[in-house]
Amino acid sequence: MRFLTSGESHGPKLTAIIEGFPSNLPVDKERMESELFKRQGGYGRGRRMQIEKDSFEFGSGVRHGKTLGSPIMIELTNDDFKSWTKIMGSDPLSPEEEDTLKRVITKPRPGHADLVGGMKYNHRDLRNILERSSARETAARVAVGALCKELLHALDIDITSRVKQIGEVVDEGEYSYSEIVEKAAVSSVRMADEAKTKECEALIDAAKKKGDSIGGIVEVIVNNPVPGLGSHVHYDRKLDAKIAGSVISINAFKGVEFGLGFKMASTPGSKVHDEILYNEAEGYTRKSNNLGGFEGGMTTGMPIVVNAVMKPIPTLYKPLMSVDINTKEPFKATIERSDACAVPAASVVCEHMVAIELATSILDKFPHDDFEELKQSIEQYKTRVREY
Ligand code: EPS
Repeated sequence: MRFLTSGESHGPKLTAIIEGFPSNLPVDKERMESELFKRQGGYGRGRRMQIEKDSFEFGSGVRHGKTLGSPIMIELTNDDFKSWTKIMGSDPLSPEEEDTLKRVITKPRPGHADLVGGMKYNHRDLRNILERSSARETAARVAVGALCKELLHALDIDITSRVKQIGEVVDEGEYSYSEIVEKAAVSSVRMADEAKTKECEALIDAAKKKGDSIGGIVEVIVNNPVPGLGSHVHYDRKLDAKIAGSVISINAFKGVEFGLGFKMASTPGSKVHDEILYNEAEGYTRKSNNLGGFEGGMTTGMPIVVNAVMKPIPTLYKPLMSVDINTKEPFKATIERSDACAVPAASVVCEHMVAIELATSILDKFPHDDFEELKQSIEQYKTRVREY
């Protein structure tokens, strides 16, 4: 399975094309759209999300609620484009319009793609970079991930996410999978602890007031993954490595851990590695899950636990110093409308990137022209490894 997205933040639309999905997979469009609505939410989002309503249309590949096996096209309209038709339109502007309408950006924001992208692609208007590097594109990725979640759902694999930290507020509670699902859904910041949710809101309000932004840590958990996805035999077949790469590809993500993660540095091997157990009903299991569901780049069958850190958004209402690319004089960076904190939304994006990697690894391993063929093949394999 492979996919591409296209689209600029204030352009007409976002598009995704997904190729290599099995035929005859039922897809619930409403359930997919509920994932997109989750990404739009979260305390700390700016005004843009009040303008957009991220519903989507299938342009191809789905008929009467089931996949055809042909490429699937998903299209999301940017409602805000109505206010940007001239600035972001594909037609050339007249010389007068160039002067009055273009809103040229020449003061790159530290931490954003503006400056390096401008140098590399040789643009004098940094909007030509920031429009594509904007996190708006993650809406298309969540749509692809939501399709992958339809596949995982049909295979009884569950995936969820939550926010563990915003700024200095850390949720240190221990929760079961179902508690995370329930509690994150009703928290304005997708955090399981109610009291900490309020602390996060106050922190975000304070940051907003100061014209600042804050980052945080998100967690993704996959329940009931098929064991043996990925492979130990080559670096580019290790599934944990692929997940790490996909997570870091999310705008503003800077670090990723599995299971105990960086705490492993200060924990002896006897307390890190997960002892092996066996029972007839489940087959091989582990006494603990410190390795977060991976050994040798392959899923063990234990839950996959991924933590990742998002830096504070670089667009600041109280901007840092920069340089004007025309005059080369020091200037405050451009102020663009932005979010004070997008960690809750980013947790949803992270969940969907993990779903994409997981679905891809399943489709890599098993025959999948037709969904029933895929399902039967996985069942046979699971029986074999249970009895191994
Ligand atoms: C973003 C800036 C804001 C965010 C945007 C990402 O958009 P705008 O510049 O239109 O106010 O809301 O996020 C989205 C549009 C989205 O869908 O997540 C940025 O600079 O990256």
